[in-house]
Amino acid sequence: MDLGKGLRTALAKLTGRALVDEAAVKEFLRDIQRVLIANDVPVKLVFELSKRIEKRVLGAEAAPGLSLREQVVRAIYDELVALLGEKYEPDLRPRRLVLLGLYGSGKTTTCGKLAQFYKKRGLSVALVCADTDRPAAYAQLQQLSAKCGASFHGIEGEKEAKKILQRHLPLLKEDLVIVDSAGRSGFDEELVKQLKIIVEEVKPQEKILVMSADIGQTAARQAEQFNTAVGLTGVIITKLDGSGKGGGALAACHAAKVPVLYIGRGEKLEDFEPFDSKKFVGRLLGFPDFEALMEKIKEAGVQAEMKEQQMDKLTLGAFYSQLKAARKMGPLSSVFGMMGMSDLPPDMMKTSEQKLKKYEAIIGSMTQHERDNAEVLRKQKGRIERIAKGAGAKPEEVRELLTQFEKMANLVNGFKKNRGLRKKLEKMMGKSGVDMSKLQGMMGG
Ligand SMILES: Nc1nc2c(ncn2[C@@H]2O[C@H](COP(=O)(O)OP(=O)(O)OP(=O)(O)O)[C@@H](O)[C@H]2O)c(=O)[nH]1
Ligand SMILES: [Mg+2]
Repeated sequence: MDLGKGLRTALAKLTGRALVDEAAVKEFLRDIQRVLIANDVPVKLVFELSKRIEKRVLGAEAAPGLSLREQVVRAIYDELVALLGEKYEPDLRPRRLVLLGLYGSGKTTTCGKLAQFYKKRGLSVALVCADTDRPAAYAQLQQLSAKCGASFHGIEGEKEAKKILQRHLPLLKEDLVIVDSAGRSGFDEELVKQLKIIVEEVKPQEKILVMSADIGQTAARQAEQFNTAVGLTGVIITKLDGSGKGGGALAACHAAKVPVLYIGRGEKLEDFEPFDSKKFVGRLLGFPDFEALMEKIKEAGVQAEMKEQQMDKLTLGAFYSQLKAARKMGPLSSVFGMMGMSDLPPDMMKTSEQKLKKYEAIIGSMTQHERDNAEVLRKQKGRIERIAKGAGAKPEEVRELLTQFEKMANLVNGFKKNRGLRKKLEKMMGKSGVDMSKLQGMMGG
């Protein structure tokens, strides 16, 4: 499962729970550990992260005024951002860059992406081909420069990078000079020798390692090797669009203290942006920013904590407003938890979302009296058929909804009759009101 999907599923499972208690938090942390490790985040970092979250939300550091649900989400967000590193602010000063890295990591493509990125920000850009190994390298970079409007420099067929650089560099007037270098199947002395010649000639302000996201946590070792050999100023991680291991590569670079400057998210020149861990985590979790995420979590909390007054008699109307709110809230809805389905697998969750739409239509075509007194529906013939017709649904679907509703209502009634259990619960929760949501959790829902 890819990182984003794994995290979103774990989060939806947690926030959809009727009762978020210590056990639920621990289970959530186990889910998160599994997802991160499967996505190649170094195990040591994963355990440190979950320990910090646990301490933060279950220990003395817990922030007052936030529900446990909100605290866990805040903590996981902060920790993921911290795991992946800093935001990069692009430098717009005139300078020279050399791109380096192993075969096929995306160096040449990234030269084009960088050129376009800086051109759009008003800099003039020159691209220089110093890849003297691969015959097609020259034409590839030439095409890219034509696409983004950068000037292009190189000597076709020349086998010595030094000659190319000595001939062209003195003539360049552009603000930004980007030099593409030859790849290699692995890190070795020959590569280092080549790179040293290029660095010697270019005297670049930035030496940037280009790595593909699919190498996962081995990114750390690669970055360290190149760093020792030529001294890196940063890395660019490419192919984050295709690899679930991207999180691993990012986390590994951060742990190795090599900053991630940009990320590539596709083959086109536009599929490129400065690295911003908050934006990255937001995308993984499916929210544009942290505030939007917290908003949803709060709503989910409110939903899951259905008020006691609604317990007096569960009506289809109350049920309906829950469904409506749940639909608005998307995958983090708590209505599943309420219906005792908090452990629903993600694919079932999808179909259920469609079903919710159906249910909404069905309840929408009932009269107020029917919504308040659902028991009349099965008693009087023809009602179910009429409602089904009005909602564009099958009569079985109406019955299915009624069964769901009755299950829920039975739980509520059963609970109300069980005074002993209620007393115990009240004592446990330390307040007079009893949330129906919590009661659901208690009853194994
Ligand atoms: N999906 C995806 N593909 C990418 C990305 N960056 C580069 N590629 C593709 O990866 C392949 C290799 O890219 P190049 O830019 O030629 O890589 P290179 O490091 O210059 O390769 P050599 O010069 O042979 O060492 C090409 O097919 C690119 O289109 C990216 O961010 N996402
Ligand atoms: Mg290349």
